[in-house]
Formats: sequence, C-alpha cells, structure tokens
Amino acid sequence: MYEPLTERSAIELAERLRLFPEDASLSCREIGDGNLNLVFHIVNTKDGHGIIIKQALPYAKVVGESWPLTLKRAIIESQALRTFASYVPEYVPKVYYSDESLSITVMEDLSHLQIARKGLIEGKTFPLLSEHIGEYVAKTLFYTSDFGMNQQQKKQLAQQFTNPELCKITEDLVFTDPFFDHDTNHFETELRQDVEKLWSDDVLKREVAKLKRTFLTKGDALVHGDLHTGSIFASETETKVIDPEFAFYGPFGFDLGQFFANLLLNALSRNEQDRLPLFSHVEKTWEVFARTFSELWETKSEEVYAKADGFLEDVLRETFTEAIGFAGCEIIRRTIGLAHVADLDTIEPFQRRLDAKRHALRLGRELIVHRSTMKTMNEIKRFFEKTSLV
Ligand code: SR1
Ligand code: MG
Repeated sequence: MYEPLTERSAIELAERLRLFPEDASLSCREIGDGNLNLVFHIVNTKDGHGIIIKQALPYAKVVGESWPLTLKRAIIESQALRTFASYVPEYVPKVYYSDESLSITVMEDLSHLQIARKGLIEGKTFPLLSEHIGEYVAKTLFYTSDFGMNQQQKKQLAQQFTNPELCKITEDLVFTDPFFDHDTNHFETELRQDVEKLWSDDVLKREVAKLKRTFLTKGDALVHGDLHTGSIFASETETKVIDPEFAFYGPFGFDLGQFFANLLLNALSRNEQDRLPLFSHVEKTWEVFARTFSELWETKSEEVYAKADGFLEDVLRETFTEAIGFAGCEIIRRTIGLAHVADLDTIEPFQRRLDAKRHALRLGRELIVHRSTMKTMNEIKRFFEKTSLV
C-alpha cells in the first residue's frame, strides 16, 4: 500500500479525497526542506486555496536510505496535532485527514506565514512569538500532565505516544554523539581543538549524563519533542507549531529548552546590537509559561498535593533548570552534530562563522554546567556575554 507520493500522485490523492471543489485546477510543489519528510503544497489556482500533504519516508531524508526510520511517526504526528489542538487550537494547524497506510497527514496551508527560523535569519523579530510559545507550552504541558488530566487517562495517553525510534534519534544526536568522537558529527576542521576539549571535559559529561537520564526517564507530559524555530510558522500576529512527530511523554523542560537554544543560536548569528529581541523572547517565553502554568495549576489542578506549600515553586524551579540544561545540549549539537542550523552555517565571512561556533560551544557548556545556580532567565544574557569574551 505504502508508496512515496510524487507531485502528480499527490494531486490525484487530493482529488480522490475530494479536498477541493470538482472544477478546481490543482497545482502541486514538493516543498519539504526538513530532515525527514516529503511535504506537498497543493493549490487550487482558481481561488488560491491550498492544503498541505505531509508524508513520512521510510528513512531519514537528511542521511538517505541507509538510515531506516519508522513510518509510525506520521501517526504520532497527526495524533499529537489533534491532541494539542484540543488545548491550543489557535497555535496548531488544522488536520483535515490522515492515513496510516500511506503515512500522510493532510493539513491546513500555512503559506501566509513564514518559518520562524527563516524570518529570524532575515532579521525579523516576530513580536508575539514568545507570548504565543509560552502559552502553547504551558497549556500543552499542564493539560497532558498528572496535574491537568485524569491520572489513569494520562497513563493511556503516554502509552499511545510511546515513540522509541524518534526518541532514540534525540538520545543519540542531542545527548550522546556530540560529546564523543562519533561519525555522525561534522564540523569545520578549524574547530577540532575546541571540539576535542569538549570531548575530554569530564565535568561537562557528568552533567550531560544527568540531562540524558532525565530525558530517558521523566514522563511529565506530552511534549512536542522537536520545538526548534524550524518547527514554528510565524508572522507579526500569528504563530503555529508544526511537526510534532517526535512527541512523547517527556520532561516539562524539554520543549522550552529546545526553543531557547534555537533563539540563542539565532542571537549568535547576529551583530551585538541586534541580539536584544532574542534575549527578550527567551525571558518573555519563560515569564508567560510560568504565569500561565501557575494559573492553571491554581485553578484547575485536581492533584491533592497541588495545594502543598511550595510544591508549584519546586516544579517550576526544576523545569527552569532542566530547560537551561537541555538548551545547552541543543546548542552544542546544532553546532557540531548531525543536523546543523542555517543560522550558524550561513554566517559570512568564514572567520565570523568560526567565532560564532566557538562562542556557541562555550555558551552551551556554561548553560549545562551552571544551570542549577541560575536564578532568572535574564542571567542567560550575562552568560552569553561572558562566553563571547573568553
Ligand atoms: C535524523 S533527524 C535529525 C534532526 O532533525 C529533526 O528535526 C530533529 O531535530 C532531529 O534531531
Ligand atoms: Mg521536524
């Protein structure tokens, strides 16, 4: 049954599913620029109305057929989109149809928006991005956790979202390979000394080991699992979170950490005078997250210990510390690991790119090692500045 779609067969599928009026004149382009999937943009040229058909490939596109990958991720993705839509419909694309045998999800066309990473690289700031992501993360985490939903149902949902193959990618590519001399890594020869220093850093490895353990074992809530700025469509007024194929029951701090890291990776690519909006986004995301999560906890939690003095503060503190540590791992892996980010890789001239990447490695390390002593998000800016001078 399964076959990768082509632009032609994607149109035929849209016609078969009657997703457009009978007299529509359809055009289709494959626009997937991510690491894993095919993405078809189909438009009715008569009225400009469009849809997206996303199809999982049985291997990781970024590497090729030598890296087989489960097709089950398409089901995880469509189910996660539907689950998240029940809590934050304004921040996720509508799903029109999904088909397990073809590994496809048919969803809302968001082409009036721009992938946040691309816009940030062009120098845009997306003023509402942090407010929206703070609210998105707070609500999706709270409502899928033991505090926001029936604890028996939560266990069933956790079972439904068991996602071992995709979790393994993160365990390897985020938490393991970049910290060892592994053949998935790649980086400029000029960075070799800096990278070797990292590989022999026992203090760092001990802390990464703890963060990996947290990722492996802590099933707080249904997390998106890959919340980088390439998984977000944005404009001045709107934000939509896409691509939750890595969704699973994971630690509260994971999505926040990945989002912070990718904001900071963009800050690393900018001149000093243009970085402030990124630091403000990090601080605002945390502020909105903590406020929204606390309101939900105080008004909606059915867990008897939610009222226990200081418990909420402890959970928030733990989430804050985790998020900073996860951000450090993500910064390091996007610099020297398998899947880089254009924010760093397109910096010109080459010497500036090397400086930014060295800065990224130092910043990532400091965030990981000092995460427990940091008290407020504005300390990130201090760490950023401190690590640029070394
Ligand atoms: C082989 S997949 C590489 C990366 O792409 C995805 O977006 C995830 O971030 C993954 O780690
Ligand atoms: Mg993705």
